[in-house]
Formats: sequence, structure tokens, C-alpha cells
Amino acid sequence: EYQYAVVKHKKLSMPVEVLKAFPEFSRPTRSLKSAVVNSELGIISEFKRRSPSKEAIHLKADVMEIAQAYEQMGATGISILTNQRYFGGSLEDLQLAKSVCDLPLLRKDFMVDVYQVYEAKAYGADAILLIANALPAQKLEELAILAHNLGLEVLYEIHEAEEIHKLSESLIDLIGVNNRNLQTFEVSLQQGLDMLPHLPTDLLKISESGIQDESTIKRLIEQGFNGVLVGEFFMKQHKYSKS
Ligand code: IGP
Repeated sequence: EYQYAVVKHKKLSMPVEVLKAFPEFSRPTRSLKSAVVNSELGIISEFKRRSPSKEAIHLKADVMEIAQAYEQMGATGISILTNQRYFGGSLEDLQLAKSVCDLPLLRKDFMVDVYQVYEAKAYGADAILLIANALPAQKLEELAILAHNLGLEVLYEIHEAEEIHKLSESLIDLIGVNNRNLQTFEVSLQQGLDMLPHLPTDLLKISESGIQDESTIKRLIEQGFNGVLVGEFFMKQHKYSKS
């Protein structure tokens, strides 16, 4: 039931020309890649209300409060889940995060259409997610080229080392190695680590999903990742001012 193929983009809500007129559309973007390079740990903290695999984390979480908290805690960048159907997020969450924080922002969603790339820019993202096994190579390339033309970076998410060859390295800013199998939802940090030697040395590698404590973050970095992407663990750590 939970498959990228069935995640069709909703009917376009406004013409691209309108998105292009959004104030954020013409802003210079911030580089998530440079932020990771210049940081000690490279922590991308994710705003995530719920996930398809588990019960809600915090459906009514305040995105502005959390984005500010993440920034104060020293995050390198913030990932905002904008997917409504499976994660309870929205583009408004992205926009609100942008309004209160200065870190590079990743739009985390199932990107399948050029329209969503324009949306990402208009609502304040600095980078987008492209999932290797969600799209044909040609589509990945099209979306990555558009992202770069708009000044957005690409976090290219893979589940297997061979997927690295599906998109030209020149179109990848960061590689996200997802430790969670999206069919079974099983997490294997070891499987992610085993992929490292098969990935290009000159690209940044981020370990994503299932990281539940600080010692794991340190271990992943020591073993060769340049950064981590952490959602649920950080959302649960946060002490909410309102319930
Ligand atoms: C965060 P976790 O286990 O720390 O909450 O995972 C992130 O990796 C996960 O939300 C994620 C994701 C995705 C969500 C990874 N790839 C693709 C939506 C789409």
C-alpha cells in the first residue's frame, strides 16, 4: 500500500508563475553541503509529526518552536517533512520554519514532479530530497537539473550502493544512505555502514533513519559518514511548551 508509485502529486493548486512571484522564490539559498562540510558532526534535525510505520510522534508539534530549538542546539541543517498523507506535514511547516531560523532547510517529501521543485523554492527550502528507487533515471535527472537551476541542492537518497549510478555524480550534493527499508520499515545501521566503501569518496554521505542515541551519531561519523539525519529521536527529546 505504501509505495512511491502511488503517491501522485495533488492537483496543482496554483500556476508556477504564481510560485515564482513568492518573495522567497528570488532569495539566494543557503548551502546544506557547505554547512555539513564546515560542521563537526553534520547533524540534520528533522521535523516530523508522525511516520507511516509507527504511531504519531507529536501531531500538533509547533514547527517554529522546534526549528528554533534545533538551531539553538547546534543543528547543521533542518529537514522539514512536507508530506501530508504519510507524515502529517505541509508546505506551511516549511514556510514557518524558514520564517524563524537561519539554517539550510531540506524539503523532505516524495518529489515526483517539477512543480514540487518550484514549490520547494517558493516555500523556503534550500535543498530537496530525491529518492533513487522512487523515480526513473530520466526523471531524477530532470528534477535535479531544475533544482540546481533554482539554486537548490539535492540530497540523493539510496538504499543500495548500486543506486549511486542512477544519477550523475555532478547532480548530487549529498548522498543520503537510508538505513530504513521502506517496504519492511526495518532499520539496519550496519547495512548503511557496509555501503560506505562502495560510494564515491568525494561526495558527502549522510546516514538517515533509526538513529536513537548520541553514541550512535558519534559512531556513524567515526566510521566515515559526514553527517546524520535524525527525526523521531530528536522530536521525542524536545520538551514541548504546549501539549
Ligand atoms: C528520519 P528517523 O528514524 O530518525 O525518524 O528518520 C528520516 O531519515 C526519515 O524520516 C526519512 C524519510 C525519507 C521520510 C528518510 N527518508 C523519505 C520520508 C521520505
